Amino acid sequence: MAVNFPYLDVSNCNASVRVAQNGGQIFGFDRVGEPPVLWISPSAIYKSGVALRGGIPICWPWFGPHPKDESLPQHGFARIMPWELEDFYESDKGVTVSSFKLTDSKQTMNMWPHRFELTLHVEVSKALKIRLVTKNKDERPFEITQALHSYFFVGDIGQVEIDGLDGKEYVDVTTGKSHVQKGPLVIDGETDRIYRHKTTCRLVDKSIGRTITVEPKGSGSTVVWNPWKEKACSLPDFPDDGYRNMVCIEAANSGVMDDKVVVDPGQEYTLEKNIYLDSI
Ligand code: TA6
Repeated sequence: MAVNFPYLDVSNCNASVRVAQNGGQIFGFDRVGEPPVLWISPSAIYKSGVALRGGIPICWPWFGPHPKDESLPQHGFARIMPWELEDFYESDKGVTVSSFKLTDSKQTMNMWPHRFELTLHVEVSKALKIRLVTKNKDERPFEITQALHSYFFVGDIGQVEIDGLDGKEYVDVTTGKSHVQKGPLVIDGETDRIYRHKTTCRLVDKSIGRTITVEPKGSGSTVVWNPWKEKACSLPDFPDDGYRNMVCIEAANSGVMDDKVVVDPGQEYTLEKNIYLDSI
């Protein structure tokens, strides 16, 4: 890992988690004696101001390209700004809580003219529980789209399915067309889908005998992404065969199908994602 890349490493009797100052980005969640839960690109760039490929990037205050100005960062600026460690304590045996904060600055105001306070709460035990709290510190309402863009590690993408999306409408970003999911989602090519879905789904990985349950709260969309071979080869911080060992399942307010959030002055909005693991 590069020098001058400050991060917090939290370990307890159950698990460990690593959170970078850059982007407030979780870039490791490991349960004792088990394969990693999150995928981190072996070609990731560990540099302030650069989006780290893998872990759980925070997409905020917009998801995807900026709706009006393509010169602004993809997925917003939160994941490339320096966050501050706000608090850190053991709430119970084997349960450690930490919180990180990002507030508006001249730099953020130049990209997005609103006063805000963004707080990330991370609770690590046998599970990983994440809360992203947006507070409007301005005199007028503002609108956000956002995502907790989790990259999950899988033993082999060919032995994986995602349950819990059956019957849900989704937009296939690669074609712009809408469809309805039939049965479990199997990843067998480039997959970039935004589901109108806000409940639990399960990543069933038969190659390592594990189910990861993703329980969102406050989201209106679930995004599933795997670049597959060709796109992986086009990404400089993504190994050509990296697509075999990852899939993104994101709790989002994606902006698609009207899934946006308006926060009034002085008010807060919370996006949550709880990650649980079971053997199968
Ligand atoms: O996960 C959905 C998505 O918007 C995909 O379209 C793809 O662009 C991915 O995010 C990764 O985005 P990034 O800017 O991190 O390369």
